[in-house]
Amino acid sequence: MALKDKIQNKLENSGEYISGEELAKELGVSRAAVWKAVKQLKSEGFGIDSVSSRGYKLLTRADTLSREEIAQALRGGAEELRLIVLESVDSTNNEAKRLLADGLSENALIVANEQTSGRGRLGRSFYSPKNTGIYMSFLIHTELKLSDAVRVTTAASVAVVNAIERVTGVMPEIKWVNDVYVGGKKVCGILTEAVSDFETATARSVIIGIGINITTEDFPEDIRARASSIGSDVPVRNKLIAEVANELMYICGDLSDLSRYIDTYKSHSMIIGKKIDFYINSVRNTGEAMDIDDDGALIVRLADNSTVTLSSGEVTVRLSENAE
Ligand code: BT5
Repeated sequence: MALKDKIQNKLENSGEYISGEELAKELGVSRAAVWKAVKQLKSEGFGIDSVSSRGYKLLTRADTLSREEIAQALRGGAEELRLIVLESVDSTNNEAKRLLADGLSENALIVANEQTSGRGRLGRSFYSPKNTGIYMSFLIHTELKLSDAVRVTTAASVAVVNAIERVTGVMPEIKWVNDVYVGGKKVCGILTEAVSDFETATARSVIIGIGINITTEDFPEDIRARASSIGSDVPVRNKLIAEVANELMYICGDLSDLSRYIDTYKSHSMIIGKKIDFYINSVRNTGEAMDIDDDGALIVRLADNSTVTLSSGEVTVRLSENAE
C-alpha cells in the first residue's frame, strides 16, 4: 500500500487531528514524506486541514470516480450502456467518435476524470480540470430524423437539471439552448454532435457531451466572472453521473413524448419573459423571449410586435441586462 493510502486510512479512522510526527513514527517514514503524501491527497480532492500545532485532520473524503459506484446506480435503459471510465482523455466526445469509427455498435457512456482538450461549440474550449468536475459523453445509435436531432440537446439539459436537483438539492436554470446556470453563472455546458446520413436525412448516431463543474474553484481568468460550480461537501460525482444517464435514457426512449421534458425545460428557462439580445451572423437584435416551442425553438417578440422563431445553432442569446 502506498504511503498516501496508509495516511488516508489513518485519517479516516481517526476523525481527529493526528500530528505529522505521530504519523511519521507509526509509518516509519520522515515528516517530510508525510507532508508530501498529504499534499498529494489534497490534490486528489481530499479536504485535509493542516494546523501546525495539531497536525492533520480529514474534513472531506475525495470525490473519486468509480466505475463500480456509477454502474450500481444505473437504472432502466441506462443499465444497457457500455460504461467506460477513464482517468484522462483529450475529450470524451472525441473518444466516443473514435469508438464509433472502430465499429462499436452498443450505446455507450464515456466518463473521464479530466479532459486535456475539452470542447465547446464552434471551436470553443471547455475547461475540464481533474477531480472537480464531470465530463461525460453518450454515444447513442439511433434513426432520428435530422429535424428531431435538436430535441436531444433540449432533452440533455432537462436530464441535467433533474439529476442536479435530485442529487444535490440545488435548483439550476437553463439558458437557451444548452447551458445550465446556478446563481447567474454557468455550471454546465452541453455539446451534441450527430453523425448524419444526408440521403435519408437521419442522424445515425448522436454524441451528447456534458460537462458539469462540481467543486472547481480556480477558473481561468477569461471565464472566472461567468463560470461557477454546483458545490458539494460530500462526494456526488458517481451518483450524479448515474442520475444524468438514467434521466437521459428515459427521455431519449421516446423523444416524441414531449411531456417527458418540454414542461421542465420551460419552467427552468432563465430567459422566458425576459428582454434578450440575440445575434444572427454577428448582427445584434433585441426582443422579448416569449416561449419555447415543441422543437425547443425560441419564440421572440420584436419591438414592432412581430414574432420570430429562433432555432438553435444559428443564434447566440444573451440577457439584455446581463451582457456577457
Ligand atoms: C459548451 O459550449 O458549453 C459545451 C461544453 C461541453 C463540454 C462537454 S464535457 C464532455 C464532452 N467532451 C467535450 O470535449 N465536450 C463535452 P459553448 O456553449 O460553446 O461554451 C463554451 C464557453 O463556455 C467557453 O468559450 C467559455 O466562455 C465557457 N466555459 C469554458 N469552460 C467552462 C467551464 N468549465 N464552466 C463554465 N463555462 C465554461
